[in-house]
Amino acid sequence: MPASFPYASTLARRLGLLIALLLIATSATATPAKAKKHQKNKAKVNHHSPSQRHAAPKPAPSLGLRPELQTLAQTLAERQQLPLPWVRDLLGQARWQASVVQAMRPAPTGTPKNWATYRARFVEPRRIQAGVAFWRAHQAQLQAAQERTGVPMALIAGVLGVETLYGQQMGNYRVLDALTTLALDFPPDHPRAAERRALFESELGQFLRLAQQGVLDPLTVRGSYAGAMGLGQFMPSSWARFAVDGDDDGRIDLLHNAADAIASVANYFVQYGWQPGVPTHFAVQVSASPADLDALLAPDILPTFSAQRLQALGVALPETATTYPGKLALVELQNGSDPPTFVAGTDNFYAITRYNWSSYYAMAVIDLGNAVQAAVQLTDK
Ligand SMILES: [Ca+2]
Repeated sequence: MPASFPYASTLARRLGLLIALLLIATSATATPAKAKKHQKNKAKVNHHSPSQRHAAPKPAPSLGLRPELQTLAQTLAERQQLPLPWVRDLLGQARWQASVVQAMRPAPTGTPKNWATYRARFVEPRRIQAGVAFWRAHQAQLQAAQERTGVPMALIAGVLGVETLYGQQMGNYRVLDALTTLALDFPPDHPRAAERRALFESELGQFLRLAQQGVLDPLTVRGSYAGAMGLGQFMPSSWARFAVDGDDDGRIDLLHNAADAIASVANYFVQYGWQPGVPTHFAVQVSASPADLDALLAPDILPTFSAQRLQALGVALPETATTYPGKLALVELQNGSDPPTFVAGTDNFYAITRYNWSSYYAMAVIDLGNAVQAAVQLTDK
């Protein structure tokens, strides 16, 4: 858990106010803190909590005095058709989080990607073991989701493992604080700052709407620095669009209810075009010319090429893939200074990247889920 929030004492509250005033005075010229490697993966948020990064955590300042907050409250109340005084009151209780802003800064350029290292972070004994325990505890719900949607149990288990270590690391930031901070102060030096700030403003609106519907308690819900919540780390907009009631108890609770989380992850993939029975990818060997390789990698993860076309351009497919009827994407996973790993991704691979826009993420989810399933089957024998 992170540093306790500054409600504990009047002294802390006064300190917060003081810092808020100081911040208002200096915000125009504030310089970023020391460059810290951008955490691309949501699951790592938990290693990033203020309590771990600073020896003596300072109370987060209140945002209540910022004039922009009033404008923001008005915008969101109108857009989501919420009572303005209620929105104002809630946003007034948000606390500014420096580490949330910091975490959004772009990664330093030139950092080589390394699939082997990335994979090893997630496909490792502790996470597999936690996955086996989760699988055993929720096998019926995983099975039911697979039967209803065609999304494999292993894939759902892989997502929940990579996202939150099966609910053990769901994030330490109050979602209200994270989203309000980013809606006001998304780092302006980010290449897509305006677009991203607008996105977090929209997510904050959706979060308030969920709160108003009584789905969650806006003052206590915690999540990642980006405002992702629960076992599957759903953003508020995803909660609103894709969350389903997995155990038919009339409520959707992605924070505490594994059945709801499992069914909602499966539904997410269904909504992004999951095709039952279709594999996610094929391992391939590439001996394409540099020019052909450029052409093959240009569409990135979007399935574009037929199996025949890939073969013609120097991509060796396994036997099972040569008759694959759909389109494929050639996906390159870099391994630092070692040769890259290549896979041919299907539409289902693409669907996984809608959960988190990264082929590294998609492969880690697939590999972890398969490792968990294999471990379950091994111990079943
Ligand atoms: Ca439920």
